[in-house]
Amino acid sequence: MSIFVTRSSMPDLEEFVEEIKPIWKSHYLTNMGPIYKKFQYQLKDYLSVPQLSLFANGHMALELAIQALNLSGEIITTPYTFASTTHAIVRNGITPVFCDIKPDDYTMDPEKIEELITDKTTAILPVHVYGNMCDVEAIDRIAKKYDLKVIYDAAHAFGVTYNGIGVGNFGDASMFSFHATKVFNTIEGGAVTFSDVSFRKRLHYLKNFGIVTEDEVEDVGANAKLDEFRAAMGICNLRHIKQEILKRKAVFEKYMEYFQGIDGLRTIHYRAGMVPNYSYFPLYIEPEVFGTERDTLCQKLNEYDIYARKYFYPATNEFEAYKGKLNHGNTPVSDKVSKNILTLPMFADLPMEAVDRICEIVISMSR
Ligand code: T4K
Repeated sequence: MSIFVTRSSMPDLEEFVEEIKPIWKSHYLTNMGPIYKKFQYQLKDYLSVPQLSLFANGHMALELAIQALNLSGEIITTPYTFASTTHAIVRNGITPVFCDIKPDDYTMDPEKIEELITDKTTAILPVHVYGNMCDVEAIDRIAKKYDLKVIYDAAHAFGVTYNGIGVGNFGDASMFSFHATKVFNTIEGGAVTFSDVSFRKRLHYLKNFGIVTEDEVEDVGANAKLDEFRAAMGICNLRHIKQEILKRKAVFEKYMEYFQGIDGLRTIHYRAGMVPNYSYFPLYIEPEVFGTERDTLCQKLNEYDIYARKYFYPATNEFEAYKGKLNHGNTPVSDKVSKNILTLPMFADLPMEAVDRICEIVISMSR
């Protein structure tokens, strides 16, 4: 059987059917209905955040959060991310300015931020990549010093805590993705968390065309509402999330047992004080030490019907779409990491025998 980088977690069919049954009575399918409201309430509680707004997907959540914060000019961000992060900035008519990442955890390097600030900079948009926490204290200090907003792309960081605080409490806003491939999914879906109550209304209108009342349209909004079926999926998956994360942890620990001490392989280092969600298992391959290049290793796994992924290659400042339009920036660490990283299969129901097989194949490729 093929093994992919991930496999969506799903509740029992009966559990989901039970959750969507009321829809056949109400005929209320979307537009912030009762299941949406129930889910939003439960999620706010689970993530321990003061405010939360649901969206049809993580990307629109981020795009509209940028709009809601009235950002303009330039935003300092990381190129070491999924297309969505950079696209969300560009689609708002704002220029992304690429900041390099740290070589040990691949999050934005705070020491490189200040030199990129200009009189056009309005915000910093870092990514808690692979669910690892950015240096939130340093980023906060810089933001305060230069009066900049901070939006975290927390697409990978569902349920992560840092010193007991939910990840969605840092910065002015954080975006979460509930895509099918994430630790927690609503099939497609996303959310923005924040603390400023005034932000709430704006986000609420923006996801529904900017409509305030039947007679009033205040904003140029989009359609980014989470429907009742996806909210029901969220309610079901939230019931099992603790167990799901524990199962991922067991997979993570098994990988670590195999790879620690293997020359030329580097595993992820979570920040001290955080409780991770084990969303991805990135393996950094130093070809000159390990003896095999990332692409060769990936190909070898494919031969065994195992499909690891090169998240994130190419880095977004290498995208064809941006050639000649955006400044690449000075990002040697991101350039290098994106060429040497492989994210191995990681999901709650990945059998331990499969992990054994993956590790044995990887190790067989060392010099
Ligand atoms: N910011 C960051 C940092 C992100 O990583 C993402 C999304 C976003 C923002 C935007 O959030 P969303 O708007 O997506 O909510 C996948 C996901 O589509 C994307 O959500 C995710 N990041 C990105 C890292 O990965 P692909 O194109 O690599 O997915 P795909 O279709 O190749 O799927 C990978 C594997 O997952 C498949 O081989 C099998 C498994 N799978 C896939 C699907 C679609 C399932 O088991 N079930 C499924 O339904 O982008």
